[in-house]
Amino acid sequence: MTHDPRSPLDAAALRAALPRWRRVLAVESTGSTNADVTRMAAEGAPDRIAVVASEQTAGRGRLSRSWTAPAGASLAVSALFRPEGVPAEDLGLLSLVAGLAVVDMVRDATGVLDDDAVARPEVGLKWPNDVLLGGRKLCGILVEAASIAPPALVVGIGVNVDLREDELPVPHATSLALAGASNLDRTKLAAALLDALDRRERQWRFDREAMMADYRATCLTLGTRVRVELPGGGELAGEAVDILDDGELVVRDDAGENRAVTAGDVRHLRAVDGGYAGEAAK
Ligand code: BT5
Repeated sequence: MTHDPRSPLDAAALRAALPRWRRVLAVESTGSTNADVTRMAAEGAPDRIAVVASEQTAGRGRLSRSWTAPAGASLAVSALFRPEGVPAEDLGLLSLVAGLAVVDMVRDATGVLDDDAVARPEVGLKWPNDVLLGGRKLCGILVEAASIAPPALVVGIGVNVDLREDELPVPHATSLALAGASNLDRTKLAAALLDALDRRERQWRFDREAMMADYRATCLTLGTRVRVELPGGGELAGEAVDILDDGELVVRDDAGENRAVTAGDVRHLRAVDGGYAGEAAK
């Protein structure tokens, strides 16, 4: 019998697949898994607990934007980390770590990149952590701090699994189904994602150099022409030439000057007829 991608999550199978996680709750619907885990953190929940949902009614994006997906067609995952001994200035890197974990999941558990896949779209990260599949947004990540000292960080990940073209909330989005994935079982995908997140979080704490090397190799922004909308207003255009060890993006502007960017919305610009035309992917 074929698996119905929109069938409920199997909470018992999910827990059984994740021995490194102290507690994994699977719910069909909630407001926001990030809000749930933030509340649990305030109540004293330990490192490595997670909430997985099939639907969010008040999913949050960055900067008060919203994250939306039809019921049963996506995964919303939030995880709590209490990374002891990591200095406050390094905590921002956890959002890059989460992006790497999603790319691991796409590569290892979805079949979209298998040799016999119908089309093998490119997968990678748009700085800092949007996961692009075939140039479109598959996943969004929102890391929020429940506490800075001691650190308690909520990593929220939304992955479009089974959305059809007419269900996409924005035209530059995509889903695993649209990219031809052979595995759309959200229980298995959530298990693969949390397993990858556990491994990448430890790589971040114990082998930062390897983590950053993997990030640079996975980041599609490097080497492309970009336009960055800066948080305080204003824009920066140029070529993305490097990512520093603290996660900052270095953009060589049109005057040839290197400028480091800590945060901002990046657009990848595509070469057209020798010039560059805007390509929206927020
Ligand atoms: C993000 O924000 O991309 C972070 C999204 C994080 C969602 C997860 S789900 C689990 C956890 N619980 C939560 O409440 N949130 C987290 P940002 O870069 O600001 O992008 C938001 C923009 O993406 C929106 O303004 C839309 O343009 C677009 N968008 C909304 N829903 C989308 C979807 N399903 N797929 C692709 N793009 C989407």
